[in-house]
Amino acid sequence: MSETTTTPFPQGFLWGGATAANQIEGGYAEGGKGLSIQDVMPHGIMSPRTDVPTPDNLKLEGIDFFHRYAEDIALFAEMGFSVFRVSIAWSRIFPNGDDAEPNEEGLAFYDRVFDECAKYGIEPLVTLSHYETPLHLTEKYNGWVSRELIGFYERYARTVFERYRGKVTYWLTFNEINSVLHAPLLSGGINTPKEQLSKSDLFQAAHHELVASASATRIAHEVLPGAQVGCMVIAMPIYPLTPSPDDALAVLEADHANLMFSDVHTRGAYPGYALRYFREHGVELNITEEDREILANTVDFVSFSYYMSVCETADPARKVAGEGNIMGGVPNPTLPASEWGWQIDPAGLRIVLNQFWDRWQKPLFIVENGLGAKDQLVEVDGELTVLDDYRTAYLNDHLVQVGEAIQDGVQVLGYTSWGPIDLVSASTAQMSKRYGFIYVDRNDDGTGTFARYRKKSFGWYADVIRSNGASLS
Ligand code: BGP
Repeated sequence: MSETTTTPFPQGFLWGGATAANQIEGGYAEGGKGLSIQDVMPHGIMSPRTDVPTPDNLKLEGIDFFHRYAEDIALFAEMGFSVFRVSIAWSRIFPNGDDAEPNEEGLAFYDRVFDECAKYGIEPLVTLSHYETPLHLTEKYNGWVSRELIGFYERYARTVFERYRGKVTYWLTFNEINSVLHAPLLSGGINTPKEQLSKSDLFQAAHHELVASASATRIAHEVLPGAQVGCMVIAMPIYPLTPSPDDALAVLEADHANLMFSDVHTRGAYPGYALRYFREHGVELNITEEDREILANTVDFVSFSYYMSVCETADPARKVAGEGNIMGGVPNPTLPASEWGWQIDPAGLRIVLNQFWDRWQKPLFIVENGLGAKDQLVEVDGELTVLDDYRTAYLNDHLVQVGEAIQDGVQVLGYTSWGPIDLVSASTAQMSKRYGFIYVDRNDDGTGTFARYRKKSFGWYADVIRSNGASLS
């Protein structure tokens, strides 16, 4: 498709990239910041946490965005970004999570970040909680298992809504909220090891997050006229491994576990299938009348990460666990995979966009998508760069499917690729799992200068944005 051809992407479609504070900022103990769970998770989500921060934790310095944010935002502007997804580190604003007063230095830092975005007309898309619960809330309250976290989160949300009035319109309440069922510490700040956690405690924690999310939505709508608040979930289409109806039913049940979170966010109440699951699995939940009223505050849009699809089967002999974004699933024999074993399925993005649109009729926002790959820095015409055609192929094929979904009638607000600049991986805590258009000189062993270099994909994405998707092929 040449740039003169028409594009399916509507005028005003938001193009950009997505990050999280704990994976980019560093400065873990600067500016009055308290510790978050990430500061004691040096080796990725499946490894045990440590008691105190250890020097092998790459997240303590991240990619030094805390000091280099202006340079990075200028590079995003050079690519033509109209949106930049960041998270606010809750522990920068309330160092312990349960403090009575916010930390002014932390608030001022994000003022500077948002002001820098405004200089270039970049809209911030802000996640309130992206896998970085203040550590004190984990240790004292067992994270979201405790109802008290709702109040702490409400105070935090109100504080940042009021502070950034006029600077931030788009908000996400919890990153990948449906991941709490799979990674309770990462997602719910829950200290009890997963194997020892009862189903009732797990779903009670999920319930508290859902109430907190709906409450934040209500506060945003009160405090910020015109605010757009979205939920954020892992989207992972699940295909039956075989045509057997038993496998199709297994898919239905697996889908329910994922979709429950966005069903509550969009419909304002628990769906029948969830109530049945609670009944039949001895899940005793404390849901108050006030909770029910709060849940009725539904979101303005649904956002999601999309990296891969999986299969499901009812046959225990064939139910093997493959690699994947936090939850994984049964591998699909027809699909290739990334170097980290995440299966690559561009058509799955069109499928999920259609399913979500048909189910909720709410605008959708793709807030994470991308390929984690090992990059090789090379010199071309005297400049250091990465020839990452594998990355642009992945992104191109997924964006073409977004265009198809738009032609299907799906309303899509925007697209932020994951990690527009290399950052520390969430699942493995590696630097070498790179997603960026911008290479960061930082290695798994902690060496490197933090210098930034434009990869080949940098120019490719700039063309996509300038042509509003017409340059995709
Ligand atoms: C999502 C998280 C992100 C991000 C991404 C890529 O689950 O929201 O924080 O890191 O996955 O995953 P990884 O970093 O493990 O490659």
